[in-house]
Amino acid sequence: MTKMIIGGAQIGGIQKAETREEVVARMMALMDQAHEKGVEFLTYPEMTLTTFFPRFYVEDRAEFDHWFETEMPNHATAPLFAKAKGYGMGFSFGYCELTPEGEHFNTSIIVSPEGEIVLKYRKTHLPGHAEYEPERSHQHLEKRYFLAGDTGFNVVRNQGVIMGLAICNDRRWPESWRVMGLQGVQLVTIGYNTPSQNNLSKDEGIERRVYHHELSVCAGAYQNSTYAVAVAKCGMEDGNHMFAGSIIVDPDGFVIARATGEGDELIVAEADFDKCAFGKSTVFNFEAHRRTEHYGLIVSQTGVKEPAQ
Ligand code: CDV
Repeated sequence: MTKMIIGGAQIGGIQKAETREEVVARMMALMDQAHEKGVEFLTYPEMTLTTFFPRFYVEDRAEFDHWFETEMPNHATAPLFAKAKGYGMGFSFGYCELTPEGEHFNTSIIVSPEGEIVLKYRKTHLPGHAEYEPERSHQHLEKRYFLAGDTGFNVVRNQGVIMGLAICNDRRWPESWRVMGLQGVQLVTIGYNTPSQNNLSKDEGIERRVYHHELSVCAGAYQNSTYAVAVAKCGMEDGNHMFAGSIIVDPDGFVIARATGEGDELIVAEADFDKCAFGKSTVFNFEAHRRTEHYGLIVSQTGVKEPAQ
């Protein structure tokens, strides 16, 4: 029987001027709270260490290299790794990665209670655009500053649980979940930075956006019989609002913990990973019910091809 107390460390807005050290101090304060509550695995958001800079356009991309980490752990994050190890706590968090080859990725990692990075994931589904687009109410330039991830959706057995990573927009894509589901995933950890307003539609404000977020995470968890922790960086950031709504979801697709505010906040739930087995062996017994002979289009085609008139 594998039971574990799991947590989500929601982080309120991080302003441009905030240093990595200041952010890590906030992360550690939440880790202290988590330890007091018995949390054994803690999830932090996407791009936890910096403001969500893809809202800003810069002509020369290299001017934004200072938002990226060239090593992990590094000087700023080492105290976080040390604290987690002292507590015997595993954790995941997102940051911007600049490789020795000069490649830029939106990355997330799982760190074991021994302080080792046991899984690295680079964001697959980059939303937004690569050039400045004046018709948008705000810019979302992830395609300008990041390469599409090259890792794919791998999982790792950590603390006796099969864990996988997804980053923000990935949560809206059933493909992300199913690839991890096919590897028996029991806990999907997701960080996100989601603006409260669709930048191309006045009609899509915070209520719809939070609804779509929950719909995606609950459906992904249910359809793959896995726990999921989805954690926001949220509130006002450099004058832009991002919604909160951090949640922990069980393998039946129900929300079992939910953030109430828009600032730094811990959410906690007990996960009984044996509960993943029921769905995985009945309705979503993939071996028994999947029909891969009919799924070819999913991997052979990206866009829609409508039938002729
Ligand atoms: N950081 C993100 O990936 N944000 C997207 C927004 C742009 C829709 C998201 O899916 O939440």
